[in-house]
Amino acid sequence: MNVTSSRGDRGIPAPLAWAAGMGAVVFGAGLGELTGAVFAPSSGPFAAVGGALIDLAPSWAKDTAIALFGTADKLALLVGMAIVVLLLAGFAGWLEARRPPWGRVTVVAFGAVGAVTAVTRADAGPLAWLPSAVAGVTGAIVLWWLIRMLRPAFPTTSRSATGAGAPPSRRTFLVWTGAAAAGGVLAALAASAMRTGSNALNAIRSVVLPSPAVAAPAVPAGAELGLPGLARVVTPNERFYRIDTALIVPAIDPADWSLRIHGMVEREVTLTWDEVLALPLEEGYTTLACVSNEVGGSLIGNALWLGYPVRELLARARPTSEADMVLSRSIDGFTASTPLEVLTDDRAAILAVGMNGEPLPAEHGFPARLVVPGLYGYVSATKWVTELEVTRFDRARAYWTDRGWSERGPIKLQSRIDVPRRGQGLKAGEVVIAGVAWQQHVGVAAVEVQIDEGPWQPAELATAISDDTWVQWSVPWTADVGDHLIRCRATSATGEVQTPDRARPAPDGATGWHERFVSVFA
Ligand SMILES: Nc1nc2c(c(=O)[nH]1)N[C@H]1C(S)=C(S)[C@@H](COP(=O)(O)O)O[C@H]1N2
Ligand SMILES: [Mo]
Repeated sequence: MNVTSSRGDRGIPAPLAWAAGMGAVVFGAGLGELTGAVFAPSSGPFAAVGGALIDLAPSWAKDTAIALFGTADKLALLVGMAIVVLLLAGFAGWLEARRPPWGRVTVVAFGAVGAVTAVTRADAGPLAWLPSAVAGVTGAIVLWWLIRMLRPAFPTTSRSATGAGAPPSRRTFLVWTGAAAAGGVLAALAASAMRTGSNALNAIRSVVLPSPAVAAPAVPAGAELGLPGLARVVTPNERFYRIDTALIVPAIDPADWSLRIHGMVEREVTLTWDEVLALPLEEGYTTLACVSNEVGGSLIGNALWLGYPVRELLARARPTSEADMVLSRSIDGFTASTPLEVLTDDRAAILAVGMNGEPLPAEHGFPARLVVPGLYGYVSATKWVTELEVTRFDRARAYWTDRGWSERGPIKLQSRIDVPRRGQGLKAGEVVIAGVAWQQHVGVAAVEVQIDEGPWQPAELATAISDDTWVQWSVPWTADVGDHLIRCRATSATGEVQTPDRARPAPDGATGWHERFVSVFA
């Protein structure tokens, strides 16, 4: 061994260098997440970079993610990010072994990218840069230290005793690398535990909502057919679909929350949480649907919402006559553009604080969100809402409008077959075909079913809760042995028949008939 070998040592095996990089970066990232949990809850390195990736992603990527992973799209993103980070970390380790200090520099540079990204996020606090900076700097230091251990000149082996070449104990190196990785994982777990135990989330658990000034009429007796496999007419909170761009669910302490109504108004209005709860709140059922829902898809749910009419809130602020849109904004920067006329007509468009008799769950917008009957969620249902900006469609654009989706999103007439279930083997004889149909704020007048290209036959509609909700339907069928194709289509209360023309969700909602193949056995 000569002197130059302590720099740019070609003797360090690549796998060890990769391991050093990964161990160091896992340690740094974990410590960064922990720093985030303590000092800047929404700005952990993964949340900041992942959030930016979500915002930067083209809309085809979002479609693909939802198509592939459904409501697990965020988990998929995090797993994907973890894989990329590990590969880059391994590469940085390799670089540090071959070309010091470029491995360390790479790790610091990634930290810097994270820090800059975090600062530019909508919900960035003053310390948003800190978690990623901690991650980058500690990752680099640990990397330098681990790689140094692999070099012959590592001081724990006495220089005088150098047998030529043999690096100081690889075992020591592996133990420390493993310890670094384990420490990083523990720090990340601690960070996640702190998030779930945070003040804001505790506040959610302790919120007690007032009882409604205007209660919803009871669900009609005939609204729930109660068939196994058929979506329940009221979706329990834990089964309600979740779609949003928030990688980390915003944790908002209601004491810090307020709603600001501003823009083209005569009088700017701000409401605190206590002020909202003191209002005469109204309760009603509305079925929420996502524009990304494919024909037959499950991104739809019906709940009992408690809240205050947006119409009344706007009346306090008095929109000017030129205004035609309300841009609602979430604490995380998401925006939705809702036509002013929809928010001021007589429908139950509300600032919601309760869902199915409980405070809004964190994933569904605690402390407050919008719910607007008749519009897809992306143009109306802003969760974690903090601002209503009264404006015009030709002056402002919403989150998804900027990504190629339609600026207006009335919900399209649709129907879905729930039973027989997909892939369910059927016994020949009497069976029931059943599903749901919807066109919120218009209403469904009829559903028909077609078997094997035969004549359309009327299904029996259950009692609808209201025109703002979906309705269950069913039809008896004497199934004979063989393969069959079942289709359904709805007719709206205004006489529109659901179109067979297939359209993808983008840019303003899927169309076409839902169909299901079933095999009937003897
Ligand atoms: N803050 C915020 N609100 C949001 C979104 C979002 O990404 N961020 N997504 C919207 C979309 S696309 C839909 S379909 C509904 C879904 O509401 P849910 O998750 O409560 O079912 O929320 C809407 N509100
Ligand atoms: Mo959506």
